[in-house]
Amino acid sequence: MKYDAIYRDAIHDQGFTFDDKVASVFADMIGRSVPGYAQTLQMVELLAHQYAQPESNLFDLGCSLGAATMALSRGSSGRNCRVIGVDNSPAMVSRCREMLSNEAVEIRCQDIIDTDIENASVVVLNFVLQFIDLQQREHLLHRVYQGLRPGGILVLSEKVCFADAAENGRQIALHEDFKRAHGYSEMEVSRKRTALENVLIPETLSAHHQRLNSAGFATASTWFQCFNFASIIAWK
Ligand code: GEK
Repeated sequence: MKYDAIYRDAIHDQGFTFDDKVASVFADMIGRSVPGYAQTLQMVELLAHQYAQPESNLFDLGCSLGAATMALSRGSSGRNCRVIGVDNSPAMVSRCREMLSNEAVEIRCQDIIDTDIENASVVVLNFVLQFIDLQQREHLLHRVYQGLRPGGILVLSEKVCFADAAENGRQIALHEDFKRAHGYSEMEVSRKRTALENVLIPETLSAHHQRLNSAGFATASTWFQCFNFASIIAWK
């Protein structure tokens, strides 16, 4: 796995993008930056095992290198499901297709806003909604709801923020400590923070629950939280 040193010494004058440089170190970057990332993948596999319905479609929206796509595939094996990963970064998609060339999954290079979601039993948004325009988030979740079969689920993992400014500050400090403990320097943490401004827009857990509700999901439960990272299961 290639080590992420993108923000070590280079000068970055533009916001964060999912270009070839990021795609080449992405597996290392997300593992050292997102508390609980590996656990979300394990649980996607377990949830697919529980909820993937025979002959249905399983979507990994914003699949990057296909880690959750493969978790969906493993969890649903033997049920004749179609596993579809979607990402709009050509760099991510070409690496993903290369890495999963022997797997029975379909990887699409497409904006998830335009993905037709139909006959689905499990849909995953693993740290992706945070990059979608705020105005488009409800419409996307509504389309996910419409495309799910009854009994289907959405797994929504996100970086979150807190309404109370002091609490928000404490959680950010803990996350930044997590990053330092995983080898990122003060300078790298600070440069990445600047690069993600206006690119990754976190919301509170209660905003996510309210939106899921308005999108049609009557029941949703936060199953994971570590500092300012959380994951929700929403049932249709
Ligand atoms: C994982 N889920 O390993 N349409 C399609 N893809 C998008 C869009 C969009 N509108 N916006 C962003 N992306 C993965 C990790 S990473 C999370 C997801 C992170 C894609 C973007 O290209 C990138 O690959 C991914 O969403 C976000 O479980 O970097 O923190």
